[in-house]
Amino acid sequence: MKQLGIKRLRYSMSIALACCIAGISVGCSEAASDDQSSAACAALQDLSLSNTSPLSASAMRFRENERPAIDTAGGKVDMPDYCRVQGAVRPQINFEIRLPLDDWNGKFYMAGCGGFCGRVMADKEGYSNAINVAVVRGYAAVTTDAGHWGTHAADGVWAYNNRSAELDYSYRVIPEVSRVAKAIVRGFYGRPEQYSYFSGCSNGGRMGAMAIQRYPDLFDGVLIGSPALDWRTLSMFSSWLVKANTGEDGKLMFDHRKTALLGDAVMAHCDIKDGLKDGQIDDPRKCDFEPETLQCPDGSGDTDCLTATEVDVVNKWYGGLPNTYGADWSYKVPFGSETYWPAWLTPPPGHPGGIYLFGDGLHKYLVYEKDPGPDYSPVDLNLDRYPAQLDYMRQFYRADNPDLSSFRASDGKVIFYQGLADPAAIPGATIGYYEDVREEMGGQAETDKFARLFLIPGAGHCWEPPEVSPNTFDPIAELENWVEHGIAPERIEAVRNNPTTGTARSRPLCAYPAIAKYKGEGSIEESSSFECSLSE
Ligand SMILES: [Ca+2]
Repeated sequence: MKQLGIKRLRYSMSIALACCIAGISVGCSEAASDDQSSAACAALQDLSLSNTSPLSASAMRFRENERPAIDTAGGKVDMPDYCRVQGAVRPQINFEIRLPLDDWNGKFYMAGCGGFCGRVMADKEGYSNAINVAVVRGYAAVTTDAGHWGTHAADGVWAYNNRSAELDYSYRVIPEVSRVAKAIVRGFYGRPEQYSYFSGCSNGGRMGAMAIQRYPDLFDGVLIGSPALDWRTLSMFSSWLVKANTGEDGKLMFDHRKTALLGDAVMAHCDIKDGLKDGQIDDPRKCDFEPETLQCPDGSGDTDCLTATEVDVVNKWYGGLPNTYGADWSYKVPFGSETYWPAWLTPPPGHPGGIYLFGDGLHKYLVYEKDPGPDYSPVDLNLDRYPAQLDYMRQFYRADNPDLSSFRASDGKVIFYQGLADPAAIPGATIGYYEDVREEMGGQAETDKFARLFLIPGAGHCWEPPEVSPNTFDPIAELENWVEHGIAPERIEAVRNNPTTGTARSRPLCAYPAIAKYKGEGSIEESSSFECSLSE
């Protein structure tokens, strides 16, 4: 890397000299600087890295009227010029790293990938795979496909009896991509990063959890959103959900047509249970809605009531995977998540529904030691006895070890966040894991020193629309403050944005187990009317 630095200096000097000779002054030093950094970027192709296929590298410079504006928690921010490097860690973990050409903040950021990964999505709006949100903050940032290609994030065909790819996806992607990416950072800037961060949601959250459990020295700060901590139990859960709603004819018994009816009834019954009638269910665990209250009195199938069959389906969903199946009781669909069901549980015609898609992929290609393949279905899993055949692959995928002592010893900080209306990576599992960590690590006060959980009332899976409650916030800034300045997050400001009127509501997110409590005066649309409180 030293050689690279010298080469850049010489190049810069020769340009500057040429400018002086030509008698040019205005803009000359800027042009020299641009040429210098572009050359340094292209030179990364010559970087020698072990177990890595040749890199491609080129400077991305935008004309001012073509510069992309990136959505961030603080509004739209212009994308800076950057050096784009693409490559693959052998055998086939593709990655893309972006290095700001100017004004590098001296830090490194790695993004996890959602679902079964399978594509490098540096710019995918709203996905935690995206790294443009970090590059606009000055980060050198990398994202990855986790070692395989897929047509979409729920396509699991790649994993069909493919242990090498499964292990890359499980955990190897984390140390390998960060190793290579950090070497590229040193190669380009001539010095290592000052701080390293990881951020991911869903399976990306699982990767974050894997990082702090297996690779505690790689990152100073880690953001873990709605983590899919345990694919084995999630596969059992998906089987339970799919079975509950699959009729003898193979069709869905409860579908999108009555989802809003149910959701409205749940909200009407449970909104006030948190003490404030505000269109938010702040704690779904307090909701005691009984679907029977919506049952059609005459046994009809009218659109404004539920049939006995439909009541049975949603009771199974809310009731969750019975603990007699060897899984955690907390795997249940939360009350208040109905608004997100069309994307996951009750898809409209022509849409497969996330639970059905992921359940299908998991069972056919990921969770068995010997994959049963395309003819298998989640409804084939016998949940009446403990499915021990799912245990073998679990040892690779699972990221639910509560012993974080190595991460704590390396002075790492981790922020978990979780939507309380997430019907996919359900809140009970995340809360359960955090409580396990708390118990393992010496209680709340000790855990607060390095690991905090923020629950987001009314929020669905990761950044899933629609917004029904304030769920837009800036966890990266909170983590930076904690890691770099020792300021632990107690209260994170969140907003719900209205596209036409701007901020529609602001609320604090509170470090678990504190909750946002209305002070009793002031607008309930304003965060300042709320305090984080440990009392009910
Ligand atoms: Ca409420």
